[in-house]
Amino acid sequence: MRRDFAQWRQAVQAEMEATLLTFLPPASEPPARLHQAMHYAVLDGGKRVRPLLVYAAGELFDADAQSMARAAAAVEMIHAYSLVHDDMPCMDDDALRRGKPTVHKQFDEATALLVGDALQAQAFTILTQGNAEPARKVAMLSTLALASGSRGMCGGQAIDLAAVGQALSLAELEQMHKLKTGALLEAAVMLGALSGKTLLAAEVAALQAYSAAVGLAFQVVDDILDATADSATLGKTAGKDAANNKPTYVSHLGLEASQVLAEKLRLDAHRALLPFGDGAERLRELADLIVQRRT
Ligand code: GRG
Repeated sequence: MRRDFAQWRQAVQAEMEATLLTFLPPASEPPARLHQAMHYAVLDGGKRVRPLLVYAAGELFDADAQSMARAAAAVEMIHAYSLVHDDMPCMDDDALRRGKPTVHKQFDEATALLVGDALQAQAFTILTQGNAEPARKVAMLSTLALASGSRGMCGGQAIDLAAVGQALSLAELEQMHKLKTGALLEAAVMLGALSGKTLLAAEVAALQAYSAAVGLAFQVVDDILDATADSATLGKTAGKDAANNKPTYVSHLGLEASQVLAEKLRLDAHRALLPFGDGAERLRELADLIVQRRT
């Protein structure tokens, strides 16, 4: 019998926790302080949205379980590295992440820098291993590398850092988020799909349309939550966008119109999945979760 969404989500999150542990060097292995800090950054925290996207897309394309687990762990390690670096004093300078002190607070700045570097390297290492065909491994590696680099997440972060106190147009704001947040979410969907049967061009296009809607929705909701939720609920410092005079959807459109936009994007995501029929139910449920989340 098909598990309901809450049960499926819990099962994937639990499996991810175990998988991430197996793909991290043991915390006791020298240099132990670095390995302990990598465990601290990756384990026991976060919503695991990107692994859930990998699994949902993977299940749609009858993915190989091992390959899907590797892909999900790799994407989550890139995400964890980005959070560790984003929190450092040279970037967002934050003390709270996933309900606990940020890595540079708990350890030190040099360790936080190395944790991010090492997690990024480990993510790509994971994708080189396993039984997938070499061509598939290369496709996954290049998808994740493109999404992470200066034409993806790092590029978006650079635009974000330069934008503090600047008046970005709505189009510029959207472009920044497409890169900073959207690129890795799209990579999660594509890596899940690449863990399964060969994709048709039309299927790739549909998944890209879904990812674009979900990626933007994720960011619009992030802006709404930053303006409306408290730090204890979010597990990170709330209200930072306004405090730092950062352009956001809420500062551009106001709260109500941002909520309307998030709902429109949820429906766009559903529409993009129409060609897949019932098989895309998990991806639909994830679009709902991303828009309706409270943390
Ligand atoms: C440092 C190269 C580099 C990039 C940083 C991810 C990122 C780019 C910055 C994080 C700051 C931020 C608030 C980004 C917007 C949305 C986002 C990615 C939030 C965090 O992701 P969640 O909500 O976090 O999935 P959890 O902890 O649940 O995994």
